Amino acid sequence: MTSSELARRLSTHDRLAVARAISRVENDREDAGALLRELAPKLGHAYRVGITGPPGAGKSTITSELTKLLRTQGKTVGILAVDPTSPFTGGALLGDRIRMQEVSMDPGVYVRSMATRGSLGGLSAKAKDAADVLDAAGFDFVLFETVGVGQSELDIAKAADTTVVVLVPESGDAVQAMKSGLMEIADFFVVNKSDREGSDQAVRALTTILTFRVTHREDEWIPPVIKAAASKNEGIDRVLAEIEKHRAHLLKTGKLALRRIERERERVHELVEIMLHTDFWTAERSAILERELIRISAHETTSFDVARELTKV
Ligand SMILES: Nc1nc2c(ncn2[C@@H]2O[C@H](COP(=O)(O)OP(=O)(O)OP(=O)(O)O)[C@@H](O)[C@H]2O)c(=O)[nH]1
Ligand SMILES: [Mg+2]
Repeated sequence: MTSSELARRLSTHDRLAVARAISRVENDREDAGALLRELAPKLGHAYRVGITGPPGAGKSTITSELTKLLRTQGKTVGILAVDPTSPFTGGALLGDRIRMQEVSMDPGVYVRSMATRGSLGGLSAKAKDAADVLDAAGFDFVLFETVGVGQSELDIAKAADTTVVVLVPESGDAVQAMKSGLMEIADFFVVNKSDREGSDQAVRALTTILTFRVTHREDEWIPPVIKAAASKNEGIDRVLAEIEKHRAHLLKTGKLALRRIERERERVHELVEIMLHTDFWTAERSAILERELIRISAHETTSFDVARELTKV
């Protein structure tokens, strides 16, 4: 099927077309380019939410409960799980799997997991392409679930309109969040598993840390901290309320458009880097390197000069 045929068929009701389109952007950069060109005029409808946090914090549970809540409001939801240990891909308890399956059986929901392992980099770029496919298909919401460790995952979470960081009450999580860069990308925090001890202290600790960052500008958004117990379906309405509040704030201040421009800037940077890396080592350049390596060992030239020469070819 050509890119324009696929683009024409793409809709929330045509799962096969959605699946094919995502496979296409996953598998081949040139095909992805052609398809995304066709999809460009259809972009901008979906609201993108990143759900990230440490392993096991409850991201998948929140994602599926939030999806159910959005469905009761008639919204369609596309879910991208970029997470090797996700219940979408296995390794989950039976109850969690059932929860996921319930959601993915719904015709108004499309669930796709994207593998971190075995991918030769560029996963974050592919996840953004896949989000564009879901957006162009007409989904009202696109939810990204990524585990909040590693730069690539943070890049994906950052590529959302609203980024939710999920933590658990156990002490040290706030400190961990600061170290791993989660603090910087959070639009709000969810202290999940609040059925366990220490959730109020965790909320207080986080709130205290956040107040140090306040700059008292009028249009400043101060990330709220809310509690939830996702597996008991408690607090999910608050999660959605915060998403809507943040969305309203972005719209009112004009920041949504700016944020989307910044997202595209990062995307171009990321793609240029990928293109430079994968396209650089042509047969000709590889042959030059092999030849010059012998000269480097013979002390006739230096790695610096070889690199200079290669980038001029
Ligand atoms: N006690 C309690 N357990 C919860 C809560 N929310 C989720 N869990 C459980 O915590 C475990 C992990 O939940 P997931 O939703 O899979 O967490 P995750 O963050 O997606 O995990 P990874 O994708 O593996 O990083 C599961 O067994 C859930 O049932 C909660 O509010 N309270
Ligand atoms: Mg998960």
